[in-house]
Amino acid sequence: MKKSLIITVILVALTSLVRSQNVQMAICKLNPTEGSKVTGTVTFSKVADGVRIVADVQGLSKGKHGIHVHEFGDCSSKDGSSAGGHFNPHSKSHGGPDDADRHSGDMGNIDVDANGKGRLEYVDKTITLNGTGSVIGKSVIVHANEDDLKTQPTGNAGGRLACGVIEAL
Ligand SMILES: [Cu+2]
Ligand SMILES: [Zn+2]
Repeated sequence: MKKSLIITVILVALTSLVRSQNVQMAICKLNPTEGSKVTGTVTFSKVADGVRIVADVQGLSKGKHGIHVHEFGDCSSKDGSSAGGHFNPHSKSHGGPDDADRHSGDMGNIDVDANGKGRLEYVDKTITLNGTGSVIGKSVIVHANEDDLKTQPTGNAGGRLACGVIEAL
């Protein structure tokens, strides 16, 4: 191999390594599971005090619906079960976004209006886009029911209506 080619290969590898460790933003496009019409988008943006999360969903029933980061970036199954359980890299209990003892993936609930639309917007202090416990490559699931923020390990949020993989921008 030519010396210049070797240097180019090393530079490309280093650049992608640095980029992957300094993610500022990520996006997740939510697609309906079988029998569901729920769609949406979740963005994750790094800010000074955490990660700003903005989730917009459509096609849900009025009321609160659990929303979490799940452990596998795999939405291939009809019912969303391929996404696994709540993303929990630090072996904690299920809780709400403001609890100290919570899964990293616990984003709580999204409030949906009579038109089937909901928005969740807050700064999460636990979710991270970099390093161990990064949510990149994991999934987001929106549920049929409200997350009670205490039942282990799921919050009793019911079936999975939408699923999407979290991708770095
Ligand atoms: Cu969930
Ligand atoms: Zn949880």
